Amino acid sequence: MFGLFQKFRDGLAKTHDKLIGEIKRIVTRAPRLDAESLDELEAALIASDIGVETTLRIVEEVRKASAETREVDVVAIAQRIISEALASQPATLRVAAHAPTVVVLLGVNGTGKTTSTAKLAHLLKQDGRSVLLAACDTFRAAAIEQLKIWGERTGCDVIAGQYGSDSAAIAFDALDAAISRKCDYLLIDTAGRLHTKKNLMDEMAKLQRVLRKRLPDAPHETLLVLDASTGMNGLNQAREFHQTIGVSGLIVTKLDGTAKGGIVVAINRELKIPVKFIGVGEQVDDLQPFDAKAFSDALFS
Ligand SMILES: Nc1nc2c(ncn2[C@@H]2O[C@H](COP(=O)(O)OP(=O)(O)O)[C@@H](O)[C@H]2O)c(=O)[nH]1
Ligand SMILES: [Mg+2]
Repeated sequence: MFGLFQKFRDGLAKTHDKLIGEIKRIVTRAPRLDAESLDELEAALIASDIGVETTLRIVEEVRKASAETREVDVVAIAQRIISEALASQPATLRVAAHAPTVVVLLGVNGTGKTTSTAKLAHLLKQDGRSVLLAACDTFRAAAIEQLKIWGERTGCDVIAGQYGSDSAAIAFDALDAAISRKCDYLLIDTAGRLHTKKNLMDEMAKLQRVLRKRLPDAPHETLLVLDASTGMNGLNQAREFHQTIGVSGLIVTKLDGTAKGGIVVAINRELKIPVKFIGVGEQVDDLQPFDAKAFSDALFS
């Protein structure tokens, strides 16, 4: 358990260092927070991408506290508000009433869909579940091979077709196979880049329709994979995907490489989509179930 938290913390180190560094700088200079310091605090929080709503709440609480006491614990206030903001949404993976649980991973190119599919398979396998993978990125060169390599490493079979073939048809076949093999989970990796954005949205919508023909309550999870380092751009992507196809949860990747980890808070608050997993590295065990308390502790402790 300690090891898990350590990884969580290491993955968020950049965001933590920047945020804490800024707060310390402001508080050390003027322990009695004046209007100017509060403005600076607001700017520092905005820069960490936690979003306007949460930033304003923190600044307001700090303002109130500093009217009452001389030395305000800004970090503790920020930690509490962020933890509360994140805890309002369930982070666990939804499970189908009857197996298989079907999970679609989608998102734009390069965000970490294929890697996250493999990491999620690894997590589920460690939990003793049987997992089948579907290689539905038939668009990008080497995408199928990439997933097959991950399939071998994680001990999961991969259902694949030809490049350029209809991804929805592969998803349908894979679902068929998952049902007949009585797999616990079917994880579907999809393409990020198509000729146009509309094309991508249409393809995702078709994939969902086709799955529902075979299993009416599928997919049980539609997880949008977002690269944390894209910051507010990621928020816009999430909004667009959510409006067009509906997203049940998020996987936020590459938190290890960015100081923009606050984006997790902004997306969660503004779109009300729960973050279910975070990616904190390139290895197969670098996917962590999201935990609001551990996340805010890692940011501020
Ligand atoms: N540092 C880091 N790299 C990641 C993470 N997730 C994915 N990557 C890397 O991002 C690159 C793109 O990943 P890929 O899964 O192929 O993206 P896709 O195009 O969405 O399928 C690869 O080099 C991955 O190793 C993460 O959490 N941390
Ligand atoms: Mg991919």
